[in-house]
Amino acid sequence: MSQAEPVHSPKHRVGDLRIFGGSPAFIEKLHVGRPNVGNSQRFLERVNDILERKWLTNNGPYVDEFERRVVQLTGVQHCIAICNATIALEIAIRALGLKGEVIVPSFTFVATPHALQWQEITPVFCDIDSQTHTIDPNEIEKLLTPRTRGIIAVNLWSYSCDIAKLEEIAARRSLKLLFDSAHAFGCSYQGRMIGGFGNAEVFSFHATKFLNTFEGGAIVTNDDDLARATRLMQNFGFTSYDQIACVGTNGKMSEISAAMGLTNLESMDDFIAVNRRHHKQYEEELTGFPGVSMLFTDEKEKGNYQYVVLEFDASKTIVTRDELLQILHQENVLARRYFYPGCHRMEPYRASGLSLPETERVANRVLSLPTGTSITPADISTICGIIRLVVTNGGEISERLRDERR
Ligand code: T4K
Repeated sequence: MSQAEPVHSPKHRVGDLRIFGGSPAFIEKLHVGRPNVGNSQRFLERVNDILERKWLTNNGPYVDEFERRVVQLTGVQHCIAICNATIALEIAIRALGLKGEVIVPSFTFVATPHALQWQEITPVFCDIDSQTHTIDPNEIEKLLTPRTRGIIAVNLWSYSCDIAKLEEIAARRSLKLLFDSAHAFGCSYQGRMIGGFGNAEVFSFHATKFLNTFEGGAIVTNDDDLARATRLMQNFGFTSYDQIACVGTNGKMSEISAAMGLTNLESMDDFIAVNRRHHKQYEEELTGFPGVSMLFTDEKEKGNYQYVVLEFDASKTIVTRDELLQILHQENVLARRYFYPGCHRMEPYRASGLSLPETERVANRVLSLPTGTSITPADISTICGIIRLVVTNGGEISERLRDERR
């Protein structure tokens, strides 16, 4: 059931657009990132268990079970559940002994470089591959200095990096390799589940992610020593009641988060089915419109299809990505231009004046559209109808918008 029924039939004329005086296509706002929620009855039963047990946090039985389920699902040896992925990145970075400079893509959520900068490690921003929007391995070697200790690669939008090439560079140059796989839970690379690559990987289970635990994250690794170190660090460094082994923090996941995670894991296949159907519908409804392209999906791999990412080439659509964004917002379609303008052009990183051409090109072209279990096929048809109307009347719309700005 849609939370945002269209007010009226799809728009046919430019004058129907709200920006030119029409009524909005949706009464309520359609968001990118509405949470996927599994069986709420099952979740409430688990909440009752927690209340009866009076064990709310500190690695309780649901956290333990959640970690075991993630291990089974990913085929990785260790999972350490964490309160969110930002803290998980910080802990993994510290446990890996990273210092000095670490290479990261600029086209990512700002949490990736922040997790380094927070520990006074310099993020060295690398450009991306234009097809996958992930770090370009060919650019990495140009950025290596004697201070470089590692690479954090980001498996973005559920698409994986060129992992084989990254592992080869890391091994040859003796660098640590950490994957920020915040978006990639449930996805695979060359038939193996994301989670077991590099020294470690980090998942996010934030409310907006494919699988959510309200807030949450996890460090997954096949390295026994690293698993031990990260588990200590997420619990203040405690080895027993009054013994501390190392500096630590509070990175623990609560029982209620794990209860949500376990409940949502039971519906994971349904979430994928819905996302995949939506992805296909967007693809079908927008194929063949010059200047509009959708990021490829590799049918040979497992995906969670959590993000629908379009690229707009303004030389063909005439209307720019930002004009389209403005039009969609007026229609109550809250599309997002993730991760504009690129971390290297955001505070506190922009002082370097660095230029990364592919990152900047992609950041100026992408638009992420609503999908997930709160969206219906009818919603998608209406959204695609608006996009088609805009790009087929690009010249007229662009002129009218520019006239209005004068
Ligand atoms: N690495 C990468 C590559 C990441 O993308 C992220 C997070 C991280 C690391 C760090 O993970 P965490 O520390 O968060 O676990 C969102 C999320 O806050 C963030 O988790 C995510 N990436 C990023 C890509 O997107 P915003 O600014 O889009 O979130 P927000 O709060 O505006 O939510 C988007 C829309 O979702 C809202 O307009 C409404 C809807 N929404 C949101 C929440 C929280 C709901 O309907 N219900 C909700 O509970 O950042």
